[in-house]
Amino acid sequence: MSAREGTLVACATPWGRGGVALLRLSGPQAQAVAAALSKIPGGWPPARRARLAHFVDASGAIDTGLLTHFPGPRSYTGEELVELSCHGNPLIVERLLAAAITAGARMAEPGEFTRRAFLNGRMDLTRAEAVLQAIDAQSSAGLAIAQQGLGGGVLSLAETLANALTQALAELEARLDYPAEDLTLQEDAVLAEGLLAIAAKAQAAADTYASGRILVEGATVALVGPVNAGKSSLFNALGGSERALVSEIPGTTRDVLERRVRLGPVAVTLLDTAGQRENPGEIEAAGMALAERLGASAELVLVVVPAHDPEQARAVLERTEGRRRLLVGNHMDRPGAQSQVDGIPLIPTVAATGQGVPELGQAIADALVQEEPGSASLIIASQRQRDLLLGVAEACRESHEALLGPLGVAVSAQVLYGALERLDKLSGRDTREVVLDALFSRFCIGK
Ligand SMILES: Nc1nc2c(ncn2[C@@H]2O[C@H](COP(=O)(O)OP(=O)(O)OP(=O)(O)O)[C@@H](O)[C@H]2O)c(=O)[nH]1
Ligand SMILES: [Mg+2]
Repeated sequence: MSAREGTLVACATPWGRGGVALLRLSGPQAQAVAAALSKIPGGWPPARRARLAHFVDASGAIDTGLLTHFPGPRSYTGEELVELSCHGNPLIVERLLAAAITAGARMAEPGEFTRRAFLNGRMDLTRAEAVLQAIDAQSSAGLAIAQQGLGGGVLSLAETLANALTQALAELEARLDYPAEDLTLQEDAVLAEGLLAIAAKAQAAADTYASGRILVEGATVALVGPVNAGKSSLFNALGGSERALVSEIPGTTRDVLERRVRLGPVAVTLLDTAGQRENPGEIEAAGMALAERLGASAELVLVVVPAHDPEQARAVLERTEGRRRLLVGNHMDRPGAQSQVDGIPLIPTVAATGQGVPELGQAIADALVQEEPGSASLIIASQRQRDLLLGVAEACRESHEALLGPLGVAVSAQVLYGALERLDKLSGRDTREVVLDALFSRFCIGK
């Protein structure tokens, strides 16, 4: 028996106290294991019907709950599956898990139930990834992306692309295998255009990843700028309540403060950091270094510029050049406030009164997310899918070049097969056979 086999057991609900906890058993022994630790007054229940059960181990009663049997292959994992629901107390769950292990189950590894669902053909890889996204989603827009994936959206994109590639390959193979035949072939130019169109479609889907990842996972946004620019005031205003100390004494913030805020469709982790200035004290310098370290991984930097004295922000502006950033002009109420720096417009705010803060929130969301579910046809949120789609786009462009250039049809076809393999990987399905089908369906086979 390989390490991947056997009967799995795991608690499917979060660890802690709650009304109910759910244990899952999956594998050939699931029914036997469940039967070993359950006394069911009504007898073993019919398929997919919950029935009252008393759970027991060698020392006696553990709890009373419900038992449901999902016989394979019509179960989540495609194999024998039993769900036990008990009261949500880790002490109960621990005893039930131990009893299941004594009866022959083993603890599941993370994702192992879904892995089995994939291996048993219950779902393709894109749906398996969508299951994870549905669990991880930090916003309702992230959930909508997961639902697209669960509904087969990514799979159907892969299929659409694979069909288009298959047709193109059929054209290329026909040129290679039957050059002398009197076939009605597309013009090379039309075929080449088609390849670019497939590339564009794959590229466009891959490009949605930047937004998709942030909608599902959330993003970190760091407030940086010179001392007294109003970073902590903005941190409080964007979060809707006071968390950070605000004072007119420069160098008030030393530690990095963190809070979760919702800006438009995005779950944002906002970081307030120590202000920057020349000749800081020892602790302040340590705070500036901490800000630098933690802010480095932020998806977006808000450079808070004192609008009445933008030159104070010079060093920070230089240091953040090239990063994804927004320039905020705070202290807009002060005399001499500038509306731009180096020709770049500042987002105007008066943090002390909240003026311009909702607009800033919107600007942050817009900078983080270019697409939202519903606006584009599909948004992907998996790096694996993104990388494969980029590979497909690249291969289509190469194939296009080969077809029109000196490399020729054979290379063009070979490169396209590579693209098709990537799409197979996307869904975890082999489509090679389909190419042959499409190819020969264009011929009169009796010939
Ligand atoms: N007039 C005016 N005062 C503001 C504005 N925003 C913040 N302040 C005041 O400016 C001072 C500094 O604000 P903070 O939010 O502490 O500034 P900071 O950037 O966090 O400063 P450090 O933590 O020292 O780096 C406080 O007295 C605030 O009340 C604004 O838009 N206009
Ligand atoms: Mg501060």
